[in-house]
Amino acid sequence: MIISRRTLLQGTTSAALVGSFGVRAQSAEFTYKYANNLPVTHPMNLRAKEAADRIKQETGGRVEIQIFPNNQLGSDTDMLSQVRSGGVEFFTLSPLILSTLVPNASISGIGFAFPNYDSVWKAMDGELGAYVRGQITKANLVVMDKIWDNGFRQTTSSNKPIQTPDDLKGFKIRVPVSPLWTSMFTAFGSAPASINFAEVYTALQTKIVDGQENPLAIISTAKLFEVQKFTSMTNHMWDGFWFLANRRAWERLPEELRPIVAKHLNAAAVEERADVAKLNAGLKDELVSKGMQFNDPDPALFREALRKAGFYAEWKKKYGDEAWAILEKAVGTSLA
Ligand code: X2X
Repeated sequence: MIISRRTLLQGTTSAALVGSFGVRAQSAEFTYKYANNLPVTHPMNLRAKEAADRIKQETGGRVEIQIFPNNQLGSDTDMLSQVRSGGVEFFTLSPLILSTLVPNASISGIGFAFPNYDSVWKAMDGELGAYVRGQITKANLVVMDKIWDNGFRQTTSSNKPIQTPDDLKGFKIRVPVSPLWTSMFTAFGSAPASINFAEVYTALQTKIVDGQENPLAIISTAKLFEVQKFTSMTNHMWDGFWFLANRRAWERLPEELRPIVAKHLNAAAVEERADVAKLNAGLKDELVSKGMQFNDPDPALFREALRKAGFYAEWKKKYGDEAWAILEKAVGTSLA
């Protein structure tokens, strides 16, 4: 009996995913790993897979990018070490978590800075993004020009909706590993716990924390609705993913191949932004059908609470006047 590899893989979902993510090419001259923290069904992985296919094709098979989604190679903290050492060649990371290495990288995540996506992309494809990429380059990592979207973050909870800043007082909330996140929820009077995304589902399930915050696309694809009851549309910050490369690995690529790789990764980022925006717009109904309850708090109240707590003044001082001026110019308003 002759069984093709394809037939063999059709049996289970996980096997099928191995078929499309992470198969090793025999012939590629450069086989590079791209690691990330998101489920395979998230647009970031879907678009990265398309980019990898296009890169392979346009380089005549010389460059093969294997994708390791879903924290297969470790937590964000682990993967950041790996991309620095060269253990993985590519990695996507939130600017806020990257700030553990590049302090001012988190500036794009300041609470309630961006009113909408238009202002986000103008800033991140413009002066603010260029400033941050300059900082990242100084830390000896390579970064692609286009940042990928994570989205505007919403707050979920297993025990109560968050409707006013008071509801955040004493709230046990998971935050990603980043001083800005801890500082923001401390300013609200919450009890934030720094936990890598790899551990979030379990932390919610076992009630180590009562809530977390993420865009709807993640609440859906990572199935957080299974362990959370309420989604409060706090829209408290925008978050993205910088596409990072290990510098030595990047420079090992012949000069004529680098622009091909960069072109397809950047194009995929732009396509992924559209996917996430579309997803987030339609996901409320789906999450309601899974049993989640939604509410729409007034963002002005939260922003005012942060201002009163001295949050903006503190971070202005940390980032410095130059960086803060670039942020304020980008968002068109005075924040501190
Ligand atoms: O860790 C998170 O919550 C996530 C997936 O949104 C980030 O990568 C920042």
